[in-house]
Amino acid sequence: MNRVDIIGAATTFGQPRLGVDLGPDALRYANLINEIEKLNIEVNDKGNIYSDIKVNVAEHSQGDANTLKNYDQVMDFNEKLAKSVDESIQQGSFPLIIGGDHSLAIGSLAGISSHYENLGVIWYDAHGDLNNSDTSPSGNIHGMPLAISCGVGDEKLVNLYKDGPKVKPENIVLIGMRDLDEGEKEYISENDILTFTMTDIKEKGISAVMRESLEHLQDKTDGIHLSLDVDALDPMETPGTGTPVDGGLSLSETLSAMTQLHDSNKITSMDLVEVNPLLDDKNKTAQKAVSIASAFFGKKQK
Ligand code: EXY
Ligand code: MN
Ligand code: MN
Ligand code: MN
Repeated sequence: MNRVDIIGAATTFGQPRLGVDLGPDALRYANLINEIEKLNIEVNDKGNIYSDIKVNVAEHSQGDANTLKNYDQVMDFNEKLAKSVDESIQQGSFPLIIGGDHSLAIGSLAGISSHYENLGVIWYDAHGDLNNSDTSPSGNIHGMPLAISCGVGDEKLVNLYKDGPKVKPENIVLIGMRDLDEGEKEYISENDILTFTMTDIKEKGISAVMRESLEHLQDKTDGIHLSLDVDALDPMETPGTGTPVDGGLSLSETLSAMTQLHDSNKITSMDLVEVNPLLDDKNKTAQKAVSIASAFFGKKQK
């Protein structure tokens, strides 16, 4: 790829823990841009996208489990994000969307999908993010973006930026799963979504999982989006995130997974999400996330 556009997606609206909207700048402070430039890749930092709808932090994420919390902000924010991502691809750049909570994937997938007939998605996460307002235990939209992108859930969110589903379930691979809700498990089995739980990963090894994931996608898709949630890694590695789940991937597994994806040359866009510096220890999580990004863009583990 010749140029990477960094798009800061400063959103906290998909979940209740304040600080994840500071994630893009935490990643910049962890030297994200320079680490990618060291790989002889041109980087264009497009700055941060914010919602115009100001929210009083005390009112943030109000409501019960079957409301879609901060709905107006999520809509407004992701319309803006989709437009920026779409423009980046039109200009021939590789979009690296840095978050911000995972609800940003509603906008990133909406902006990306109009450039592909059959977009594949690798969802690297402890969670499926496949809930809707009936199945969600929280009403937090960061637990819903993949369902919404498959056309399941609130109609306005499903039709955000352009009408209809952005991704087909058969073109999705879930990696790192260890905290799925009942409704998500049902959706996964009804739609036969290729899923690698942490148990699968321990049994098969990460390189076999990445190989099988690429084999599953590469012949039937014309682009693959990697949506990497730092909570896929074990909280010992990435404590600075809003929904940590024990028993996660190690950094070394993730670095080798990124090298395999880089060498495949099949990944056409990437989200890097859920870094929350207010929950972190000396920006350690952002630094780990930057090492993940540089492995993805070609830095080899010596
Ligand atoms: N499944 C739970 C929910 O829907 O509330 C937790 C979701 C966490 C989502 C984070 C972004 O990965
Ligand atoms: Mn997620
Ligand atoms: Mn997650
Ligand atoms: Mn390369």
